[in-house]
Parts: sequence; structure tokens; C-alpha cells
Amino acid sequence: MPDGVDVSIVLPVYNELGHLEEEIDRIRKTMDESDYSYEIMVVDDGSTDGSGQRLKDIEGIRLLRFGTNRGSGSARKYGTQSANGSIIVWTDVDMTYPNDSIPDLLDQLGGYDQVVGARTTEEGTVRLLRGPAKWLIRKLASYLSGVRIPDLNSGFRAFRRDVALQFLHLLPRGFSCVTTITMAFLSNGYSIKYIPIDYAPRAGESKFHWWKDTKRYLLQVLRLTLMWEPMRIFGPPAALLTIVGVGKLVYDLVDKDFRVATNTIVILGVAFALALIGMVADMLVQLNKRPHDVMPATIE
Ligand SMILES: Nc1nc2c(ncn2[C@@H]2O[C@H](COP(=O)(O)OP(=O)(O)O)[C@@H](O)[C@H]2O)c(=O)[nH]1
Ligand SMILES: [Mg+2]
Repeated sequence: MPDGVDVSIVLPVYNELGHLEEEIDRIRKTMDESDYSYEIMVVDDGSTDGSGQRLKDIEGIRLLRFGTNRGSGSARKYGTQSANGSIIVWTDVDMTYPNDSIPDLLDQLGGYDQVVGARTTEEGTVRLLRGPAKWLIRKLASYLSGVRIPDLNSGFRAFRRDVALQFLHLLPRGFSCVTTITMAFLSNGYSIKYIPIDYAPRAGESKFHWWKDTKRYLLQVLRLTLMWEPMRIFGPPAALLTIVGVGKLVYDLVDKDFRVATNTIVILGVAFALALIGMVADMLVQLNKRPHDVMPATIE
């Protein structure tokens, strides 16, 4: 495989035997027809259906195999780490994403640090439950990062490797790694462009567990916000309690003849504590800033 290719396409694989080659073939075909030089980097961790063996027989791909299963996030992380391309593409190997239009995705990257294919419909498993839960988490993430996010957990994206390397150590092992890379870029001043894509029914079985993985999504969004924008979590409740507490204090002073009620003191005390925690957290964020950020994408 050549060093210094334009694009590395990182494919996490876990039990996708039925359509593995079809996906790799259609990616190869579309990339061969494009002007981009590329490598395909497949990461299998402990597939039990023979995907790993099959991959060994496929020529012209770079293969990373782990004996222990850790999750798609871990696979994407190590794939990205060992990739040669200056641009990384992440996608699924399950026939859902329009992998035959990866060059179109790449064409959109100019002037941006990341391009994400935003799904217009939610075709996932347990759609009724997954839909509202994902909507809520997406709204929360939009508020917490201060940017509108049309699709928080799309698995179809291209981004600059040098920017992403700054955040690779933060990627969780599981599915919320796609959420993490979005929030890492947005919260650190990098740009993301969203383009609408179609999303096809999945071949084979989804590895997403609606309850376990949704819980992790939520936790990860909160964790990342605490890490980069803590005031967005502590600020609003502190402000609200201060307003309520001061209002109550004035009421006590005027109407209750200066006898300040216990609940007034409790409310003001909690407001003060929240503000203080927020400020200390914010100070930690400022102190931990990197001295040399990778510069955001410029326009020609
Ligand atoms: N290496 C590896 N890949 C995984 C693992 N879990 C899922 N994947 C792959 O990650 C991609 C996304 O998983 P998928 O089940 O489609 O999740 P969904 O799109 O959220 O339903 C697919 O290509 C899977 O084969 C894992 O534990 N290890
Ligand atoms: Mg999928």
C-alpha cells in the first residue's frame, strides 16, 4: 500500500459476512473511477461468523484484526490511527449508507474540516423508541455545542485526519464514537458541513442495542459538554435558582418583616454552589487548552 494517499476509508467489521465483499467492491469501484488516491482499511475485532477469515483472502485492502471484541468505536479509532490518508472516511459495512458516492462526499470537504452525510429518515432498529430518544439527545447536543446538528450519529463522514488525531484518545469504544467526533470538532471550533443522504435498509443484523447504547449516547454527550463547555450545563440552573432565590429574598424582607425563610437560604446556597462548580470546571477547561491547535480548514 502506498504511503501518503489522499483518502483512507476505515471500515469497522463485526459479523458482516453476507455483504462484506459487496461493500468493499462497490467502494473500490467508485474510488477507482474518481481522482482520489485511496486505501481501504478494514478493522475486524473478533467476528464469529468467519468475516475475519474471508477478509484475509481479499486482496488490496489493509486489514487490522483483533482477537478481542471491543466495539465499533475502538475499531474506528485504531483504523484511523494507523491510516495513511490525510482524509479519513468512516462508514458502515452494512449496505445502509450510499458508499458508492464517497467521492461526492469528499468533493464537499473543501473549506470544511468535516463533511457528514445526514440521514433524512431514521431506518434503525426499534424505530419508535429510537426515534424520540435520538431526537432528544440530538437537541441536547445541539444546545450544548451551540450548533444546529441535523444528524448526530450518522456513520457516514469524511474528515481531516490531522484535526481528528487531537481527539482520538477521547473516542469511546462503542457506537457513541461518531457522536464524539462530531462534538469534538464543533466544541473546538472546527467546521462541519452536512449534506443530505439516503439511508437504505440494513443487510444483516444491527449491533446497536437500543437501551444500552442509547444510555451511553446520552452519557457521552453530557461528558463531552462537561469537558469543553461546562457552563452550558451549570449556568442555566444556577441562573434560574438565583432569580428565584433573590425574588424570594425580596419577598421575605418586604412581606415577612426581614425574617428570611430557610428555603430562601437553601435556594441561594445551591445556586451559589452550582455557579462555583461551573466556574471551577470552566477554569479546568481553559487551563487544559492545547498550546498549538491544528488550524481549521481555510478557503481558497
Ligand atoms: N470491528 C467492529 N465493528 C463493529 C462492532 N460493532 C459494530 N461494528 C461495525 O460498525 C458498523 C456499524 O454497526 P451497526 O450495527 O450497523 O450499527 P448501527 O448503524 O448503529 O445500527 C458496521 O459496519 C458493523 O459491522 C464491533 O464490535 N467491532
Ligand atoms: Mg449501520
